[in-house]
Amino acid sequence: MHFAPELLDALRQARVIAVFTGAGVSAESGVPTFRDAQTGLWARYRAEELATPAAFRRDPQTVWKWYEWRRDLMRNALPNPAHLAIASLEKTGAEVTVLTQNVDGLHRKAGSTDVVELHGNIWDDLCLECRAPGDGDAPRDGAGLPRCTHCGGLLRPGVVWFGESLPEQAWQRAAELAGKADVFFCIGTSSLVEPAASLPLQAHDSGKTVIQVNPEATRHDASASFVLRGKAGAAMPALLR
Ligand code: BJW
Ligand code: ZN
Repeated sequence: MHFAPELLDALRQARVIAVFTGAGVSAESGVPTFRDAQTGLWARYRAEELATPAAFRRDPQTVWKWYEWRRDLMRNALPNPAHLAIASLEKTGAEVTVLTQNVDGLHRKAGSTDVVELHGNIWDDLCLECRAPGDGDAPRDGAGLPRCTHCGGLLRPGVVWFGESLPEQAWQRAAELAGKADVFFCIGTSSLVEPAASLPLQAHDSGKTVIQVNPEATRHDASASFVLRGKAGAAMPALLR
């Protein structure tokens, strides 16, 4: 793979690097993405029909089954060469922050030390009513659903659903880095889900070097400083070699 000298220079000179990631970064770890050809058991559902508070209130069994299925996949998933290359960026001495939309925890497994989870974490449970954290051993009701030990409300996964705000601190850090990072990577995201999808545009508008990595075209290609059209697991190790 050949890279423009300007790209390698920008990377070498960067003191602050932000790495914004989406489901495509975990695809090569066997974690299915949301909007590519959906396969398997959940092919007939779209994220927009499951990852909402209304869907959960209407049919908590189905939504929980979807999360249990994904937890099973993620539990055994291993970081791939993209996660590892991103973690290795820290060895350059730059200040590196990973801003991820993923809930699978694979960036931390790969060794990244500063990971901001914009859409939460699939392993945390919290109460739908009082938002108290649930413990792994929560009591189950007659339908087999986990319940809050404080108020009896339904427990839900600690992720961010459509219509919900992003965790405030996480969002603040992301917005701050979009204006501060010398190099802003945007890797493996369809960039359709706001407000996260606008971060690369904010970085571009602040005059930062935006590097887009995706096998498909996205709406950020036009504004990106560099577009690497390929899989993250190939492009990132090649770039950082
Ligand atoms: C590879 C690859 C390889 C494949 N290598 N790449 C402004 C305009 C319009 C709408 C809105 C707006 N502002 C807000 C909204 C509403 C909504 C929204 O954005 N809707 C859009 C669908 C239009 N946003 C929200 O509701 C957000 N909250 C919010 O705005 O709060 C304020 C508010 C409050 C109240 C009312 C109104 C506003 C919250 C969004 C939460 C998203 N949650 C999910 C689920 C998380 C939990 C879970 O995991 O179950 O987050 S949805 C899902 O999409 C998940 C992902 O993080 C997110 C993004 O998906 P991602 O990562 O981009 O994956 P894909 O599958 O889409 O793309 C994969 C990409 O990888 C592709 O490009 C492939 O090509 C690529 N790829 N192999 C590299 N090997
Ligand atoms: Zn509760």
